[in-house]
Amino acid sequence: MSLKLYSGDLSPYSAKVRMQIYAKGIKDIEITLPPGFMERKFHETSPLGRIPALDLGDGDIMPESEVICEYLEEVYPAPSLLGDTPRSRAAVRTVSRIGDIYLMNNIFMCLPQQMRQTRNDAIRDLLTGQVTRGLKALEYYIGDGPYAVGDHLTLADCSLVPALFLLENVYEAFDVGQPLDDCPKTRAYSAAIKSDPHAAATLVELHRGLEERRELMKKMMAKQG
Ligand SMILES: N[C@@H](CCC(=O)N[C@@H](CS)C(=O)NCC(=O)O)C(=O)O
Repeated sequence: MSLKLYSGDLSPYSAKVRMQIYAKGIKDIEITLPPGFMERKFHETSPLGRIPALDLGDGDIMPESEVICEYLEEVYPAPSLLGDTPRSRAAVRTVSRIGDIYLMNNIFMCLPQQMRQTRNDAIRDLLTGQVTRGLKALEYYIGDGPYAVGDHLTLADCSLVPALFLLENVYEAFDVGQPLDDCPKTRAYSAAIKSDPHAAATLVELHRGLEERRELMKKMMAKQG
């Protein structure tokens, strides 16, 4: 079976799966840009038209980062990035879902509100309010050690690293302050997890994607005069 992960450097959901692949030491999955993504034609290959997507090599394409992560845990069980007991697996999944649904998703939906000229304050306030609420919950669930849950890297870290990247690198543009300032445990976690080699490799790619994106925006602005 030859697997291909359709992914992009700056895509936080793709980053979550890439970090899992690095942490599990999986070498036989090709990581590549999706066909037709830039031309907005990827939906012709995968109906949701979003990345990440896992090309299973038999004509089937699996969407949704959480689904792909769980699938890879089953297909490549060792090392496990879930816990060893039902309770610890539930704890990992809880934190992973906070990173995905309550942080990443709301920040991602809010990205167009970075543009002051076209911003809708009500949308911005609704979405950033949900992020603050999600962070408060995360502050309760997150562990005190270098990892989000337990004493080793799990899928919870794979979701949180890209979510916190967005908070630390793009959130400022929403002009609502930095909600992490009120979350000392999560702030300490974010500093500590950067020393993990798999998190660090994922962050290099996210920063590279952000730089490329900023360069592209600059060129587009210059063209428009
Ligand atoms: N819930 C999805 C979200 C995936 C998603 O929104 N991906 C973005 C890039 S980070 C995308 O492909 N956007 C393209 C589009 O919206 O057309 C997941 O967890 O995989």
